Amino acid sequence: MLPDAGPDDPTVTAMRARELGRKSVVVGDRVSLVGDTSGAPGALARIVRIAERRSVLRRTAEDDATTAEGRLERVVVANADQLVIVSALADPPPRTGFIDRCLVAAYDADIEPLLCLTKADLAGPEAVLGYYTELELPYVLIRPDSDLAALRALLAGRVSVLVGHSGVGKSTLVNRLVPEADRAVGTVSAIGRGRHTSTSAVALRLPLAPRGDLEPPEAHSDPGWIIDTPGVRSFGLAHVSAESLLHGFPDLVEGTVDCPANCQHTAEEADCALDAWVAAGKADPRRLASYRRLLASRSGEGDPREPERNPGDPLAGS
Ligand SMILES: Nc1nc2c(ncn2[C@@H]2O[C@H](COP(=O)(O)OP(=O)(O)OP(=O)(O)O)[C@@H](O)[C@H]2O)c(=O)[nH]1
Ligand SMILES: [Mg+2]
Repeated sequence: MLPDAGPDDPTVTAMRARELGRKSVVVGDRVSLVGDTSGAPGALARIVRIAERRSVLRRTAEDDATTAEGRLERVVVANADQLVIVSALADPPPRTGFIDRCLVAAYDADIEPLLCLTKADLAGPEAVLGYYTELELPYVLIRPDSDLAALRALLAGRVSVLVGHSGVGKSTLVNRLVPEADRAVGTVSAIGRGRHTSTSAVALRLPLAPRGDLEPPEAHSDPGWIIDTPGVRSFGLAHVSAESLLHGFPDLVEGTVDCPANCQHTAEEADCALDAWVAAGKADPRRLASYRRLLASRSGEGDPREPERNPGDPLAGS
Protein backbone atom coordinates (compact mmCIF):
# COMPACT_ATOMS: atom_id res chain seq x y z
CA MET A 1 0.00 0.00 0.00
CA LEU A 2 1.36 3.45 -0.83
CA PRO A 3 2.30 5.54 2.23
CA ASP A 4 0.13 8.49 1.25
CA ALA A 5 -2.80 6.37 0.07
CA GLY A 6 -6.14 6.97 1.71
CA PRO A 7 -8.11 4.10 3.24
CA ASP A 8 -10.18 3.75 0.08
CA ASP A 9 -7.31 3.87 -2.40
CA PRO A 10 -6.61 0.61 -4.19
CA THR A 11 -3.84 -1.70 -3.05
CA VAL A 12 -0.92 -1.82 -5.45
CA THR A 13 0.26 -5.23 -6.60
CA ALA A 14 4.00 -5.46 -7.13
CA MET A 15 6.60 -8.13 -7.74
CA ARG A 16 10.26 -8.24 -6.83
CA ALA A 17 12.49 -6.89 -9.56
CA ARG A 18 15.40 -9.09 -10.62
CA GLU A 19 17.96 -6.46 -9.54
CA LEU A 20 17.06 -7.11 -5.88
CA GLY A 21 18.99 -10.37 -6.19
CA ARG A 22 18.46 -12.70 -3.26
CA LYS A 23 17.20 -10.03 -0.91
CA SER A 24 13.74 -10.94 0.25
CA VAL A 25 10.91 -8.56 0.92
CA VAL A 26 9.15 -9.12 4.23
CA VAL A 27 5.96 -7.71 5.69
CA GLY A 28 6.58 -4.21 6.99
CA ASP A 29 9.29 -3.37 4.47
CA ARG A 30 9.24 0.09 2.91
CA VAL A 31 9.96 -0.33 -0.77
CA SER A 32 10.47 1.76 -3.89
CA LEU A 33 8.19 0.94 -6.79
CA VAL A 34 8.39 1.53 -10.50
CA GLY A 35 5.89 0.78 -13.23
CA ASP A 36 2.13 0.79 -12.94
CA THR A 37 1.29 1.86 -9.37
CA SER A 38 -2.33 2.73 -10.19
CA GLY A 39 -3.68 -0.33 -8.43
CA ALA A 40 -6.07 -0.85 -11.35
CA PRO A 41 -7.14 -4.45 -12.02
CA GLY A 42 -4.29 -6.29 -13.74
CA ALA A 43 -1.76 -3.51 -13.02
CA LEU A 44 1.62 -4.76 -11.84
CA ALA A 45 4.40 -2.64 -10.35
CA ARG A 46 7.98 -3.72 -9.60
CA ILE A 47 9.84 -3.45 -6.28
CA VAL A 48 13.28 -2.07 -7.11
CA ARG A 49 14.60 -1.09 -3.69
CA ILE A 50 14.07 -2.07 -0.05
CA ALA A 51 14.61 0.81 2.36
CA GLU A 52 16.93 0.36 5.30
CA ARG A 53 15.01 -1.38 8.10
CA ARG A 54 14.41 0.51 11.34
CA SER A 55 13.94 -2.76 13.21
CA VAL A 56 14.00 -6.44 12.34
CA LEU A 57 12.10 -8.97 14.41
CA ARG A 58 13.62 -12.42 13.97
CA ARG A 59 12.94 -15.83 15.31
CA THR A 60 14.77 -19.07 14.82
CA ALA A 61 12.39 -21.74 13.67
CA GLU A 62 12.78 -24.49 16.22
CA ASP A 63 9.71 -26.33 15.07
CA ASP A 64 12.01 -28.97 13.71
CA ALA A 65 15.37 -28.72 15.42
CA THR A 66 16.52 -32.02 13.90
CA THR A 67 16.99 -30.63 10.39
CA ALA A 68 19.25 -27.85 9.14
CA GLU A 69 16.16 -25.97 7.92
CA GLY A 70 14.65 -26.27 11.37
CA ARG A 71 17.40 -24.05 12.73
CA LEU A 72 16.84 -21.42 10.07
CA GLU A 73 16.53 -17.88 11.22
CA ARG A 74 13.45 -16.16 9.92
CA VAL A 75 12.66 -12.50 9.74
CA VAL A 76 9.14 -12.15 11.09
CA VAL A 77 8.57 -8.50 10.19
CA ALA A 78 10.53 -5.36 9.41
CA ASN A 79 10.06 -1.87 10.81
CA ALA A 80 7.79 -2.78 13.70
CA ASP A 81 7.77 -0.34 16.64
CA GLN A 82 5.80 -2.52 19.03
CA LEU A 83 5.63 -6.27 19.67
CA VAL A 84 2.18 -7.20 20.90
CA ILE A 85 2.63 -10.50 22.71
CA VAL A 86 -0.78 -12.12 22.55
CA SER A 87 -1.49 -14.76 25.18
CA ALA A 88 -4.86 -16.26 26.02
CA LEU A 89 -5.66 -16.58 29.72
CA ALA A 90 -7.25 -19.96 28.94
CA ASP A 91 -7.82 -22.23 25.96
CA PRO A 92 -4.92 -22.39 25.21
CA PRO A 93 -3.44 -21.68 28.67
CA PRO A 94 -0.79 -18.96 29.06
CA ARG A 95 2.86 -19.95 28.87
CA THR A 96 5.14 -17.49 30.63
CA GLY A 97 8.17 -19.18 29.10
CA PHE A 98 6.86 -18.25 25.66
CA ILE A 99 6.16 -14.68 26.77
CA ASP A 100 9.69 -14.48 28.22
CA ARG A 101 11.12 -15.54 24.86
CA CYS A 102 9.08 -12.89 23.06
CA LEU A 103 10.35 -10.28 25.52
CA VAL A 104 13.94 -11.27 24.76
CA ALA A 105 13.24 -10.98 21.03
CA ALA A 106 11.59 -7.58 21.51
CA TYR A 107 14.40 -6.09 23.58
CA ASP A 108 16.98 -7.61 21.24
CA ALA A 109 15.31 -6.00 18.22
CA ASP A 110 14.71 -2.73 20.06
CA ILE A 111 10.93 -3.05 19.70
CA GLU A 112 8.68 -2.09 22.59
CA PRO A 113 6.72 -4.98 24.09
CA LEU A 114 3.03 -4.89 24.96
CA LEU A 115 1.39 -7.84 26.70
CA CYS A 116 -2.09 -8.52 25.34
CA LEU A 117 -4.03 -11.00 27.47
CA THR A 118 -7.04 -12.35 25.58
CA LYS A 119 -10.00 -14.50 26.66
CA ALA A 120 -10.23 -12.59 29.94
CA ASP A 121 -13.83 -13.83 30.03
CA LEU A 122 -12.51 -17.36 30.64
CA ALA A 123 -9.87 -16.79 33.35
CA GLY A 124 -8.34 -14.03 35.47
CA PRO A 125 -4.97 -12.41 34.71
CA GLU A 126 -3.61 -12.48 38.28
CA ALA A 127 -1.18 -15.37 37.88
CA VAL A 128 0.40 -14.01 34.70
CA LEU A 129 0.54 -10.42 35.92
CA GLY A 130 1.98 -11.54 39.26
CA TYR A 131 4.86 -13.16 37.45
CA TYR A 132 5.72 -9.85 35.74
CA THR A 133 5.22 -7.46 38.70
CA GLU A 134 8.83 -6.26 38.72
CA LEU A 135 8.81 -5.51 35.03
CA GLU A 136 6.64 -2.44 34.36
CA LEU A 137 5.39 -4.34 31.34
CA PRO A 138 2.44 -2.54 29.74
CA TYR A 139 -0.56 -4.80 29.26
CA VAL A 140 -4.15 -4.85 28.05
CA LEU A 141 -6.93 -7.29 28.91
CA ILE A 142 -9.25 -8.39 26.11
CA ARG A 143 -12.63 -10.06 26.37
CA PRO A 144 -15.20 -10.42 23.60
CA ASP A 145 -17.22 -7.45 24.84
CA SER A 146 -14.34 -5.24 25.97
CA ASP A 147 -13.93 -1.70 24.77
CA LEU A 148 -10.81 -1.44 22.61
CA ALA A 149 -10.18 2.29 23.10
CA ALA A 150 -7.22 1.73 25.45
CA LEU A 151 -5.62 -0.68 22.99
CA ARG A 152 -6.24 1.67 20.05
CA ALA A 153 -4.50 4.43 22.00
CA LEU A 154 -1.45 2.18 22.45
CA LEU A 155 -1.43 1.28 18.75
CA ALA A 156 -1.79 4.84 17.47
CA GLY A 157 1.08 6.31 15.51
CA ARG A 158 3.10 3.12 15.23
CA VAL A 159 3.49 -0.23 13.54
CA SER A 160 2.56 -3.11 15.86
CA VAL A 161 3.02 -6.80 15.20
CA LEU A 162 0.96 -9.48 16.93
CA VAL A 163 2.72 -12.71 17.90
CA GLY A 164 1.37 -15.65 19.85
CA HIS A 165 0.47 -19.31 19.83
CA SER A 166 -2.18 -20.54 17.44
CA GLY A 167 -5.71 -20.04 18.74
CA VAL A 168 -5.02 -17.23 21.21
CA GLY A 169 -7.27 -14.84 19.28
CA LYS A 170 -4.91 -12.69 17.19
CA SER A 171 -7.11 -12.67 14.09
CA THR A 172 -10.27 -12.27 16.17
CA LEU A 173 -8.72 -9.12 17.63
CA VAL A 174 -7.58 -7.85 14.22
CA ASN A 175 -11.12 -8.30 12.90
CA ARG A 176 -12.45 -6.21 15.76
CA LEU A 177 -9.85 -3.50 15.22
CA VAL A 178 -10.17 -3.50 11.42
CA PRO A 179 -13.69 -4.71 10.59
CA GLU A 180 -12.95 -4.84 6.84
CA ALA A 181 -9.97 -7.12 7.45
CA ASP A 182 -12.05 -10.28 7.34
CA ARG A 183 -9.24 -12.44 8.69
CA ALA A 184 -10.15 -16.11 8.96
CA VAL A 185 -10.75 -17.19 12.55
CA GLY A 186 -10.37 -20.77 13.72
CA THR A 187 -11.46 -22.98 16.55
CA VAL A 188 -9.17 -24.28 19.26
CA SER A 189 -9.38 -28.01 18.74
CA ALA A 190 -7.73 -29.28 21.92
CA ILE A 191 -5.96 -27.65 24.81
CA GLY A 192 -2.91 -25.88 23.51
CA ARG A 193 -3.39 -27.12 19.99
CA GLY A 194 -4.63 -24.36 17.77
CA ARG A 195 -5.09 -25.17 14.12
CA HIS A 196 -2.87 -22.50 12.64
CA THR A 197 -5.76 -20.80 10.90
CA SER A 198 -3.65 -17.88 9.64
CA THR A 199 -0.88 -18.95 7.28
CA SER A 200 0.78 -15.67 6.36
CA ALA A 201 1.53 -12.31 7.95
CA VAL A 202 -0.58 -9.37 6.82
CA ALA A 203 -0.18 -5.67 7.59
CA LEU A 204 -3.37 -3.66 7.91
CA ARG A 205 -3.94 0.02 8.36
CA LEU A 206 -6.06 0.73 11.46
CA PRO A 207 -9.15 2.85 10.84
CA LEU A 208 -9.35 6.43 12.04
CA ALA A 209 -10.90 6.62 15.49
CA PRO A 210 -14.09 8.64 15.85
CA ARG A 211 -13.32 12.13 17.15
CA GLY A 212 -13.47 12.49 20.92
CA ASP A 213 -13.00 8.77 21.36
CA LEU A 214 -9.31 8.77 22.20
CA GLU A 215 -6.82 10.90 24.04
CA PRO A 216 -3.70 10.89 21.88
CA PRO A 217 -4.19 13.21 18.89
CA GLU A 218 -2.25 10.76 16.67
CA ALA A 219 -5.20 8.38 16.93
CA HIS A 220 -7.09 10.79 14.74
CA SER A 221 -4.32 11.56 12.26
CA ASP A 222 -2.36 8.29 12.35
CA PRO A 223 -4.12 5.36 14.03
CA GLY A 224 -1.18 3.09 13.16
CA TRP A 225 -0.72 -0.27 11.49
CA ILE A 226 -1.32 -3.74 12.82
CA ILE A 227 0.35 -6.90 11.53
CA ASP A 228 -1.39 -10.24 12.07
CA THR A 229 0.96 -13.24 11.94
CA PRO A 230 0.39 -17.01 11.87
CA GLY A 231 0.54 -18.73 15.26
CA VAL A 232 3.93 -20.11 16.24
CA ARG A 233 4.62 -23.12 18.41
CA SER A 234 7.75 -21.64 19.93
CA PHE A 235 9.82 -18.52 19.56
CA GLY A 236 13.34 -19.72 18.82
CA LEU A 237 16.15 -17.51 20.04
CA ALA A 238 19.22 -19.29 18.68
CA HIS A 239 20.14 -16.06 16.87
CA VAL A 240 20.34 -14.10 20.16
CA SER A 241 23.70 -14.14 21.97
CA ALA A 242 23.80 -15.46 25.53
CA GLU A 243 24.70 -11.97 26.68
CA SER A 244 21.69 -10.41 24.95
CA LEU A 245 19.33 -12.95 26.54
CA LEU A 246 19.70 -11.03 29.79
CA HIS A 247 18.14 -7.94 28.17
CA GLY A 248 14.83 -9.76 28.19
CA PHE A 249 15.10 -9.94 31.99
CA PRO A 250 15.49 -6.32 33.11
CA ASP A 251 14.44 -7.40 36.62
CA LEU A 252 17.63 -9.50 36.83
CA VAL A 253 20.14 -7.16 35.16
CA GLU A 254 20.96 -5.17 38.29
CA GLY A 255 21.52 -8.40 40.19
CA THR A 256 24.46 -9.31 37.93
CA VAL A 257 26.68 -6.38 38.95
CA ASP A 258 28.13 -8.44 41.81
CA CYS A 259 28.86 -11.44 39.61
CA PRO A 260 32.49 -12.49 39.10
CA ALA A 261 34.04 -11.56 35.74
CA ASN A 262 32.90 -13.86 32.92
CA CYS A 263 30.06 -15.29 35.01
CA GLN A 264 27.74 -17.24 32.71
CA HIS A 265 24.84 -16.93 35.19
CA THR A 266 23.96 -20.61 34.83
CA ALA A 267 22.85 -22.71 37.80
CA GLU A 268 26.30 -24.32 37.75
CA GLU A 269 28.08 -21.01 38.45
CA ALA A 270 28.84 -21.24 42.16
CA ASP A 271 29.36 -17.49 42.58
CA CYS A 272 26.61 -16.14 40.35
CA ALA A 273 25.11 -13.21 42.24
CA LEU A 274 21.64 -13.84 40.84
CA ASP A 275 20.90 -16.51 43.46
CA ALA A 276 21.46 -13.99 46.25
CA TRP A 277 19.49 -11.35 44.33
CA VAL A 278 16.48 -13.63 44.17
CA ALA A 279 16.95 -14.88 47.75
CA ALA A 280 16.84 -11.23 48.89
CA GLY A 281 13.44 -10.90 47.23
CA LYS A 282 14.63 -8.50 44.52
CA ALA A 283 13.22 -10.64 41.71
CA ASP A 284 10.88 -13.59 41.31
CA PRO A 285 12.74 -16.93 41.52
CA ARG A 286 10.61 -18.21 38.64
CA ARG A 287 12.05 -15.48 36.42
CA LEU A 288 15.59 -16.59 37.25
CA ALA A 289 14.63 -20.18 36.56
CA SER A 290 13.12 -19.13 33.22
CA TYR A 291 16.28 -17.20 32.30
CA ARG A 292 18.43 -20.19 33.14
CA ARG A 293 16.17 -22.48 31.15
CA LEU A 294 16.74 -20.22 28.15
CA LEU A 295 20.49 -20.30 28.70
CA ALA A 296 20.35 -24.09 28.92
CA SER A 297 18.18 -24.42 25.80
CA ARG A 298 20.83 -22.51 23.86
CA SER A 299 23.48 -25.02 24.77
CA GLY A 300 21.16 -27.82 23.74
CA GLU A 301 20.34 -28.97 27.27
CA GLY A 302 16.76 -27.78 27.31
CA ASP A 303 13.74 -29.80 26.29
CA PRO A 304 13.15 -28.78 22.67
CA ARG A 305 9.60 -30.12 22.70
CA GLU A 306 8.27 -27.71 25.28
CA PRO A 307 10.73 -24.86 25.31
CA GLU A 308 8.19 -22.25 26.28
CA ARG A 309 6.68 -23.95 29.32
CA ASN A 310 7.59 -22.78 32.83
CA PRO A 311 6.82 -24.83 35.96
CA GLY A 312 4.60 -22.05 37.35
CA ASP A 313 2.27 -22.16 34.36
CA PRO A 314 -1.13 -23.82 34.46
CA LEU A 315 -0.79 -27.45 33.37
CA ALA A 316 2.99 -27.06 33.57
CA GLY A 317 3.47 -30.44 35.08
CA SER A 318 1.26 -32.24 32.58
N1 LIG B 1 -13.94 -16.89 24.95
C1 LIG B 1 -13.18 -16.18 24.09
N2 LIG B 1 -12.86 -16.74 22.90
C2 LIG B 1 -12.09 -16.03 22.05
C3 LIG B 1 -11.63 -14.71 22.36
N3 LIG B 1 -10.86 -14.28 21.33
C4 LIG B 1 -10.85 -15.26 20.41
N4 LIG B 1 -11.59 -16.32 20.82
C5 LIG B 1 -11.80 -17.59 20.08
O1 LIG B 1 -10.55 -18.27 19.93
C6 LIG B 1 -10.54 -19.02 18.70
C7 LIG B 1 -9.25 -18.79 17.93
O2 LIG B 1 -9.20 -17.44 17.50
P1 LIG B 1 -8.28 -16.92 16.28
O3 LIG B 1 -8.53 -15.45 16.21
O4 LIG B 1 -8.50 -17.70 15.04
O5 LIG B 1 -6.81 -17.23 16.83
P2 LIG B 1 -5.40 -16.90 16.14
O6 LIG B 1 -4.52 -16.43 17.24
O7 LIG B 1 -5.59 -15.96 14.99
O8 LIG B 1 -4.92 -18.33 15.63
P3 LIG B 1 -3.90 -18.68 14.40
O9 LIG B 1 -4.33 -17.92 13.20
O10 LIG B 1 -4.05 -20.17 14.25
O11 LIG B 1 -2.54 -18.29 14.89
C8 LIG B 1 -11.82 -18.62 17.96
O12 LIG B 1 -12.77 -19.65 18.13
C9 LIG B 1 -12.25 -17.34 18.66
O13 LIG B 1 -13.64 -17.16 18.61
C10 LIG B 1 -12.01 -14.14 23.65
O14 LIG B 1 -11.65 -13.00 24.03
N5 LIG B 1 -12.79 -14.93 24.45
MG1 LIG C 1 -5.04 -16.09 13.00
